[in-house]
Amino acid sequence: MNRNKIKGLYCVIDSAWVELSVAGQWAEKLVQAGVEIIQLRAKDDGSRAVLEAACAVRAATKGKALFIVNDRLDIALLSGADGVHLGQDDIPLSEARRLMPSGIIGVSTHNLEEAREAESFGADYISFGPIFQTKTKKDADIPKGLEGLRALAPNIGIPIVAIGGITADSAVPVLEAGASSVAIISDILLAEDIGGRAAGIISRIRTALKER
Ligand code: 3NM
Repeated sequence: MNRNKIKGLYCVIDSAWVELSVAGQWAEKLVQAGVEIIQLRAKDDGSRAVLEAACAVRAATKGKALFIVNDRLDIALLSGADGVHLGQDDIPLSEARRLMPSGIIGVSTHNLEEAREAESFGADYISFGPIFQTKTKKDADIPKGLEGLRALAPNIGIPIVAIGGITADSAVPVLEAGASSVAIISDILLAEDIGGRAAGIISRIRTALKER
């Protein structure tokens, strides 16, 4: 199973910050920087453009990094992605599993109840957030803080991907609070050198893990 690959930096290419037409090039830069999990998130774009971008990201990540598509099971299947990430209002996990029996399915959660439910329905990982204030998701919940993550983590047996306002400086403390992985959008995508930013975060995470 691919579950144990959900660790370290999880980078989300979000069309709120990046033109879909360059998503493939950005994925290449991130892969070169050592990113091993890449998600494509495109909330407000036409399906054709999202599919093209997904195929470009798949080409850039094939054999090098996991590729997960946000929300769109159809796009995940058509682009040959490794998995799909589902929100609470998306297609239910049990239905998605029928079409993606062996792919990775992640579910967005914001409290213990949602997290336990996703685990019991067979999610491969959950996301949990927002940990901090975020400028990327307009309708984000109230921030859970490191305390919220610390309280949740012992109750969940699948990888937790923490999300929301995480930066190069907070990535390691978030992992230390119980997350397997940190999902980062704006702190990487808005950097002048996205590859350099991602590589710096990966190196800080590796150093911290070695010191444990
Ligand atoms: N989901 P940034 S917070 C996509 O709480 C998303 O489920 C969240 O972006 C949740 O790294 C979030 O720029 C946005 O803060 C994360």
